[in-house]
Amino acid sequence: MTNKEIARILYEISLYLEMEGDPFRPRAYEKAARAIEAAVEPVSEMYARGGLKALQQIPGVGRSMAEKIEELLTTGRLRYYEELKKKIPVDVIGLTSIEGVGSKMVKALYETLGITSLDQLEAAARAGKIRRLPHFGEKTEQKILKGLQFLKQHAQRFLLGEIWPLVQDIAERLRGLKDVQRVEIAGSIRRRKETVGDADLLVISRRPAPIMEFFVSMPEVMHVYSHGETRSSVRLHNGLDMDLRVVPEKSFGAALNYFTGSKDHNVALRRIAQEMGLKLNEYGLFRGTRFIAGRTEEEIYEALGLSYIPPELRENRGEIEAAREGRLPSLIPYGALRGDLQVQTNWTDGANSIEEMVESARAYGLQYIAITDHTRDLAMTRGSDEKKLLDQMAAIDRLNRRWRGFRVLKGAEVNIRKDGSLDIDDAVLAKLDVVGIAVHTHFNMSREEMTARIVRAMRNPHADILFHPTGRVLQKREPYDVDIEEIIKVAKETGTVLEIDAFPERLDLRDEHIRLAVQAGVKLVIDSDAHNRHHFSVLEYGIAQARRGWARAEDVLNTLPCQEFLRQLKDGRATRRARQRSKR
Ligand code: DGT
Ligand code: CA
Ligand code: CA
Ligand code: ZN
Repeated sequence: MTNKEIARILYEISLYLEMEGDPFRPRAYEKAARAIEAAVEPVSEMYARGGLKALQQIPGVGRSMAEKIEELLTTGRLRYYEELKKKIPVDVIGLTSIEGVGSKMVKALYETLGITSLDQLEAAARAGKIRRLPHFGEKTEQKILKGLQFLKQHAQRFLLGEIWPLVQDIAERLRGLKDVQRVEIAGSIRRRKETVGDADLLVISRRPAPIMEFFVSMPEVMHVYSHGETRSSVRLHNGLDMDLRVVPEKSFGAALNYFTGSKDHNVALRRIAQEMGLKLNEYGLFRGTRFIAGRTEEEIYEALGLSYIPPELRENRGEIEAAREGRLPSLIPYGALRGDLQVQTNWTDGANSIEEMVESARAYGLQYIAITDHTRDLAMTRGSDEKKLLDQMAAIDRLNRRWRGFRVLKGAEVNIRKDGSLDIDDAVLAKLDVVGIAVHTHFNMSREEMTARIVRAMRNPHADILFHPTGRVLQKREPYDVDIEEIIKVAKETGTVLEIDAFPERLDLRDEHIRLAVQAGVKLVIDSDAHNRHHFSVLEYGIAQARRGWARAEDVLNTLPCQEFLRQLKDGRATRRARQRSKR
């Protein structure tokens, strides 16, 4: 049984316990589920190594939880879980994945209408049955229908970060085969789109048959749609579809360009070719029947009178015009970050200590991190109050004497209250190196109110960085209603830095928002939002998003060395203080 499967069952138990109104145990199961999901070592191996004792090393796993995991590992079943499931046999994870539907509501829907699945829920909502239930009403019914629609729109796509490691791994395995000259991942994955429909792989080989054979027989393959000489297509166990095409070496650049897309970019390129009296397709660029270019992408762009366009920009949003006029930006390179400004630790809801986070950050090649635990109002994370923050600052001072060439910055992820005030006193904020501010409560405000709330917080002289500028959770929660253009305008005025949260399901700022910010001259940071020591690896997805937003290294402050970075933040504070004084 995989960690993911175990975590899912524990998570389901937490939802069942919540239905029963149990006050504490749901959180305990949820916490254990999270820890198991994040664990790198398979739980089955931990158990084989050290039995129940080893299981109890997992954060949040006590004796009785360990015994349940043991039962799962040894028998493949869990009686406790089955009993809960028998009482209310519903798809509780599926149903609660709809925004606004909680476990209590699932219970009521089951007991009154016998709803057990998403399909049944949809049918009932469409038939107007939900509005007639006590405590539900028409508004709830509408909200459920909206949530269902949202789920459907996103259901067939995968988060880039969710499938990236697996797709890279498969490409690597193909590269290791005999007679394979080259393997590239094309499509939306190469463009690093935040969500991906399917994976498109290209191979050069003179003997494709054994490669196709290998591809359709990989252990991850659940279903083979087609198995041909030059193209095969499969579905993997995780639901991702994958195409593999073998293309001639001479046409590789043309094929890579075609299958990288986007479709709109391709259409625009083809039109340019036509205007030049040429023809562009996946085999090459031709004048009549004469092959002009196609071995590499570079020679195709050159022949079309364009500078080379990085895949992340290929969305036909002005990149072709910019390439023609030689004004494409020089994008922030992968690996360019020296610091990370949003890191949580076990002082609040993170899994690891400050020291462990530092060790890990160093291993990822960073030179500084800001510790930004949650603050007071997020009581469920044991958010810091002023006293706890001051204690943590003292602890950081002690730790900083330990390392050379690495600096821990004192920070916090301060809550923006409903009225736009912050939940930590200014006097303590003034002592922090990095003050991130974020909305974590009261998401359902009107656009005007939400924008005014955030703007007010941004005007606090101590507020350096706006964390989570939109609050979205991809495929789960819409962004809160906020006027992002107004936020960008105010950020320019106040010198507030906007955060690109690199977590694959967050990426709060969409590519288009980033582009607007860059155009406005607003500075950005790319943060991991790490909650455990493995999370620094997500920074790369943040860089990808920044590149899709046309950002250069100079637009992203944490490409700077620590001292220079801090100087820029201090300049921002000085600007805000001056503005505040002049207003009085
Ligand atoms: P996805 O899979 O939905 O995340 O997005 P893509 O961009 O990977 O799209 P996909 O897998 O349907 O096709 C891969 C590439 O093939 C696409 O980016 C561009 C090219 N392509 C597909 N269909 C067409 C088409 O009808 N016309 C042109 N010009 N190119 C196409
Ligand atoms: Ca694709
Ligand atoms: Ca495809
Ligand atoms: Zn957190």
